This record gives sequence, structure tokens and C-alpha cells, in this order.
Amino acid sequence: MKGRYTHMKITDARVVVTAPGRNFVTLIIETEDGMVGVGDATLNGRELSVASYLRDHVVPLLLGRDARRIEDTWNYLYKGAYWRRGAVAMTAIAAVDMALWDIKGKVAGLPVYELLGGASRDAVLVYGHASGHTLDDLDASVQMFLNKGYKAVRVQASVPGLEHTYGIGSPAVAAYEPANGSMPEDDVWDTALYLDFAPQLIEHVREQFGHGFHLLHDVHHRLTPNEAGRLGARLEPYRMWWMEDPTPAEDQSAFRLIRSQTTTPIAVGEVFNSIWDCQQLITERLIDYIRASVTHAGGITHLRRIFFLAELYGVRTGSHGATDLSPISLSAALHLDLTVANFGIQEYMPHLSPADEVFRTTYELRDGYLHPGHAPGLGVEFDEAAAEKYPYAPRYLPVNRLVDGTVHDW
Ligand code: KDG
Ligand code: MG
Repeated sequence: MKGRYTHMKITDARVVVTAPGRNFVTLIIETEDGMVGVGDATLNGRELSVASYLRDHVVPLLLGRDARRIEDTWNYLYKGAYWRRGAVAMTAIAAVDMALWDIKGKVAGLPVYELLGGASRDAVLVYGHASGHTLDDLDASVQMFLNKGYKAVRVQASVPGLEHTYGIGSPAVAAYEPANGSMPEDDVWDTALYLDFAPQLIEHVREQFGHGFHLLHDVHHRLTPNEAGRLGARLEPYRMWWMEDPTPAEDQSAFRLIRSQTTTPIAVGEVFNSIWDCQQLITERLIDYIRASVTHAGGITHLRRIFFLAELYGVRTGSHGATDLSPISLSAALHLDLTVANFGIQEYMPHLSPADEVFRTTYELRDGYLHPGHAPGLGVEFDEAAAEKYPYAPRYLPVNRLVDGTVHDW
């Protein structure tokens, strides 16, 4: 069969690590006829491991391959490695996958969403991140999102008695970046303080702003199933869009216990990297939203499989979209979100300057909805010369400890 079909040979693949505002890893693939595709390979706090996986073990296998064979390349890299899954490998495969979809779109002269079946909706509902150290600060932040036309807002506020609370951004930029230290900083966590405060926080927001927008909250993996069930039950009157990551996500059967105690919708999956991580959660209908991302769950090709499985069981999508996923990842997510029947919502935090100097994007926000734009491919141009101005420096996420010093989930 060899030589029977025309090829589009991959002639170059290179990895760029750059830090315009924060660290990003980008894979660039070029073909013999000058097509260029880009993929996001950023794994927050472990960036160089993916860069090495790509440079040392994937790029040599890509050279000479047919750029058009996305599905085959995916399986070649996944099954061909023998070792399955894992955040590093799946992020590397995802970057290749995104770059190949980008190239396929450019060759066809079509935005990627057209290749995925075409738009199922006009634009993609997104949620913004409101936060504050005090409830007054939080109010100002929520108001800012509502003024901008957002239809869905995630709320986080500092837990009284704790020095640091997850998810609090600076008011000026409406974004936060928890990977700050050149070594991981220690945070202190107290579940009792949080469980007292979280219902007050949600009640406060509904009292101030009413029910005219979707309300979300991220628990960030810190509770036991029973604690999460209790919290979910207390939040029921406030009709949350979701309660995110109530317990450490790898324990799938734990969600049966949460489900048995509350009807508050549950979203999970930002740390997942394969369909196997969420198989039980989806097929047993233990969650309402699956939050896996294009970058960490094997690219468009694999995330689409997860979304299709979820569709069969009435689970909707709600992809992770924090700023540690690059604008290429957000764009790829938007193309997929636009097409799938079971789309729910997309997380959106605008990237901080100077990211826009390095990643030129075509997505547009209007009235709380994002659209990926109509450019062929993914619609993101990566400026390698600009990237050189922002060298990588190690940055780590914090580590959580209980008051007695025990390491807890962050
Ligand atoms: O790198 C970790 C972040 O992506 C994560 O903490 C963000 O939980 C998060 C969210 O919901 O955006
Ligand atoms: Mg989260």
C-alpha cells in the first residue's frame, strides 16, 4: 500500500518554552509544503518534563510522518509508547494533536470547528472568576463581571482565619496565578473554617445579586465525600450551576456518596488526562459536568471521545480554562465546545499581558459568550521572536498543610 496515497510530510517540529506573564510550552509543527500548526503543551509547575518528552521522544518520531493522519498519529504515540496515560505523556500527545488539527484546518481553509461537524450553537457560554479577600471586594468583582455581560460567574473569597485561600485574584486583573514561587510555598488549610464559611459566601452572593445569573464555586479537591455531601446539601437553596472538585478526583467511587446526599450539580476533571479517569464517573452518572481540558486530556481527538461518552449519559461539558492553559488551548477548546451536542459551559480567564504579544488570537468575547473566530485552523498565531523575550523561570503551585503540618490536597 505504501506510496499509494499522497503525503504531507512533517519536516520540522520544535518546542518553545516562554514566559510572557507565566510559563507556557508550545509545540510548532511544519510540513514540507510550508504549513505550520501549533499546540499547547503546558503542564503548570512541571513544564520542562513535557518539553523533554516532546523534544527527546516525540519530535524524532514525527519527522517524515504524514501530517494528515491525526487519528493514526494519536494512536501511534499513545499505544506505541507502551506506557499508558499520565499527565506528561498525555499533554505531549495533546500538543501534537492540536498542531495537526491546526494544519488540517489551514489546508482545508476552514476553522477547526467546521472539520468537527460544524457549529451546534452561535457561541460558547463562559464563566468568569470573581473573587475577593472580603465579601465587599467579592461584590465589586461580581458586579464587574455582570456589568461586562457575563451570564455565569464563579465566586471565591478568603476564608476568615486562613492566611491564603485558593482562587483569589487581584481585583485589577480579574485573574489569579497561584504558581508564584520559585519553590512551592506552604499554605495552611482548615476544613472546619471553610465549611462554616462556604455556605455564608454563596448565600451572600445570592442575597446581593439574586438568581439572574449562573453561580459556580470551586472547592478544589479538599473535602471528604461526606463533608462534600453536607456542603452540597446546604447549597441547594442557592441553585448553583455547579460545585467543582468537591473531593480528590481520582477516587471515582467517592462520588456515589456525595451524590446520595445532595442534588447540587457536581463538576470534576481538570486534573484528568484520559477517558479512563472519568469512565465510572460518567457511566454511573455520578457527575453533571466533565472538566477535562484539551491540553491535559490528549488533545481534541481524545477530549472529543470523552465528550461523546459523556453525551450518552447526560453529562455536559465544562472544560478547564485557567490561564495556565495557553491561548492555543483555549482556542482549541472553543472549537470543540462550539460543536458538541452536550456542551455545558467553558471556563474563561483572560490571559495576562504580555501573553497577547506572543499568542495572536481570533477568539472574541461578547455578552458572556466566546466565539473562536473564523480563521482557518485554530486561529492562533505564535510569534517565536516575541517568545524569545520572555525566558522560562521555574514556578510552583503551593502545597497545602493542615494546622498540624500534615500535607493535604491543594
Ligand atoms: O494549575 C492549577 C490550576 O489550573 C487550577 O488551580 C485552576 O482549579 C482551577 C480552575 O478551576 O481553574
Ligand atoms: Mg478548579
